[in-house]
Amino acid sequence: MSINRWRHRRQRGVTLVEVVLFIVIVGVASVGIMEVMRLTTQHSADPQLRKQALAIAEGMLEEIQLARFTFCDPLDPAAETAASPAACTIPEGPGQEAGGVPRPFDNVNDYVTAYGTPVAYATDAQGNAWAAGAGQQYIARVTITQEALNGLPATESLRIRVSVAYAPGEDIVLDGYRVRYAPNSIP
Ligand SMILES: [Ca+2]
Repeated sequence: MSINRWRHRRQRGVTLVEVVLFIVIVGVASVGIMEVMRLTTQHSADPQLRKQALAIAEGMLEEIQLARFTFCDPLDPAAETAASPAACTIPEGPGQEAGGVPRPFDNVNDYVTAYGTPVAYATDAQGNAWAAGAGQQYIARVTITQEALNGLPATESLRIRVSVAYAPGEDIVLDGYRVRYAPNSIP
């Protein structure tokens, strides 16, 4: 083999088969990368929706836990002295008693119409709707149940559950308790 011919062979470059193989490998690899990018972009808004739903649930739970839990309705003359619901003319129970105030309500149990039955809220305590943008609307579902807690009977302890959906099948669920520690506190 002469020097010239050897040089010619060395500078031949790549064959068509090699080029096609290269294209196929790069193509397959980029499909995988594109798929990862597509998934990332698709779910990039989720953390924000989740955070908003969490803030709404926390706000709603706090509003309810800060409400009073008295034996009598605040309008009852015996509200500040009654030692049990039996001593009230208007005992407190689920739902708004006559002459009740708008939100924030005057008692924890005013937030539901019956224990164990969820009630949907679309606004905060000031009446502002929780908008999620693009025509979406957050709804907070509130369920209150009488539940014994650490030796306290179920009549003196309420479990409050707030559930806020932020995507199909995805909910923020927060639980809290409110016990009757100041049964005669009427400001
Ligand atoms: Ca009530």
